[in-house]
Amino acid sequence: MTDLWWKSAVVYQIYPRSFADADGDGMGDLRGIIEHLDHLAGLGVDVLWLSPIYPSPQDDNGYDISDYQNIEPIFGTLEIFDELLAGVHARGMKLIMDLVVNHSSDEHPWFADSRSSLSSDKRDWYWWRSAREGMEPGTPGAEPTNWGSAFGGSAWEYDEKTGEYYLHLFSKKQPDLNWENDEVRSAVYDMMNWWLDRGVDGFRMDVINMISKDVSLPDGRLTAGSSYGDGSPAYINGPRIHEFLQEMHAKVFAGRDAMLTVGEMPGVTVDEAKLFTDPARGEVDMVFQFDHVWADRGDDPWQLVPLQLTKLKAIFNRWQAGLAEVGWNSLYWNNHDQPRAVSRYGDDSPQFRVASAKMIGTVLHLHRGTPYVYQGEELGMTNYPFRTIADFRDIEALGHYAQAVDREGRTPEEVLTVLRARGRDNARTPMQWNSSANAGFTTGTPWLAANPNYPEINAAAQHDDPDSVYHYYRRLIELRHNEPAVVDGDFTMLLPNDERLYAFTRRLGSTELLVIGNFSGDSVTADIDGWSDAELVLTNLPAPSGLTLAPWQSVIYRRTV
Ligand code: TEU
Repeated sequence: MTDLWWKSAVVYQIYPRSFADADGDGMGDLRGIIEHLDHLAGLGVDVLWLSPIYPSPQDDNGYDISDYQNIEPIFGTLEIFDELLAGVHARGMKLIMDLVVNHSSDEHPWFADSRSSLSSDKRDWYWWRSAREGMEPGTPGAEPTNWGSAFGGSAWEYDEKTGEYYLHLFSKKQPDLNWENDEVRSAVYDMMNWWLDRGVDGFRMDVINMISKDVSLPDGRLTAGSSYGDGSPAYINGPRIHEFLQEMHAKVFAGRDAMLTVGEMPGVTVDEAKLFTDPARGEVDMVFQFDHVWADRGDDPWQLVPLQLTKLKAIFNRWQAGLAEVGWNSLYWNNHDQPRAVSRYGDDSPQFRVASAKMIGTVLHLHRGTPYVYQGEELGMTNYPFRTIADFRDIEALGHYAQAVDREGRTPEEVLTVLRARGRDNARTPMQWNSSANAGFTTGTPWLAANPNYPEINAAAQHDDPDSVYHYYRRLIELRHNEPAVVDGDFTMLLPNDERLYAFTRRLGSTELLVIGNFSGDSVTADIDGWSDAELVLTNLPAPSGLTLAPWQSVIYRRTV
């Protein structure tokens, strides 16, 4: 055991809308989660993270919240939530909620009040600004800054009622809360305490490193070909971010035991992460950073760049080394914003899907940090074969398509190629439970179609198959629980220049583990000495001879040194 319990834990992310639908309306719900808790307990995960389940107009699938202290009726009620929480706790697991407080929904009563008049008590709870000096309000180019929003278009929306603009870094239905305002911060802390008092075990904090903004709101740099400036230097790790998180910690978490706080932080650097997660500073337990999932994109996030294993390894190595002494990181390939890991990092063809899904799981779970499993990853679920833009539901995909095709004149096929590879809906298709209609997700019409491969790839088939991806993930999780070197061992990257093999050691005291993953369809021999007598702890394919790995094979060896 280590002092910080979450170091040996594995987190499982549920995207409730797509997990399991118990009432047949085509949307997942809390009752559906309750019915499948044994799938999760059987996997051995320690913590469940629920993507937002609060009342919401669902503009960004719940990341736009209109009431922070209730449950979206599509998903259930507070009573059903309490039942879910009890079921989770009864199985020895914990449950953390998604905390989305960089922005609320525009339908939250706070925003309705804020927009109602210039003199509203809550006017200052959001970022209201007048038109650019000398420009006619509401005309093109009159926005207070040149910033673009994450989902396409300007980050400012003109509101005729009061003749001013409000800031929304995401959709215009997600106005940014003004954390400079003391009342906003108190209201958020009160709400967090209310959930913790109800029994939840912590929070995953959405874009939490964006809550502090440079109040001068400077224009951003314009890059060639883009219509908007990059405002991020003014709001990523802004001036008061550490102060705000320390205040939150003091007002919400201090004195509570066995909590977990994870800060989702796009653009966080290793040095910043060290500050955010140094236990002595009292901010958050771990960060959720993006460097490795941005390894295959260009300066323009929508540009596809082939994945180079050496680049990916260099990124992981930098994070492992940077947080070796102080700080803690999350480990993930997948979440609800990323395409499916086996399609992106492995080979999702029938020949190699199972092997490569297990291999990438092995490599990730054997790093230092807390692994996250995203629903369906434990089955090796794949990307969806999108045909046209009509197959997408995600506001990000639709917003990008509108901007790129309608406004920037790119061809639909070019944009669809990127969306097929990167679109968030890849991760949001229904969880594949069994081979009955709609993958057993719903008896109704699913809000997003199930992947047509569900007759082959589903949980029911894998529960009964000891060689399945599910049972392999179960063994990986068990290894973390039982082998202290996985949790606390030093990390040393090997073969940094190899484009096919991902190899490293973990060492704690006299125990040393060697982990190798073959990220290629070739058979490859690892040039590493000293392991001929080592014990093979886990492999995804028949045991290799020496260190010659079959296509997509992974091995974990253990030796005493
Ligand atoms: O995502 C944060 C974030 O940075 C996203 O813009 C992410 O980069 C993008 O989705 C990748 O394509 C969080 C949530 O995880 C996401 O689902 C929300 O849409 C977003 O915040 C706004 O709340």
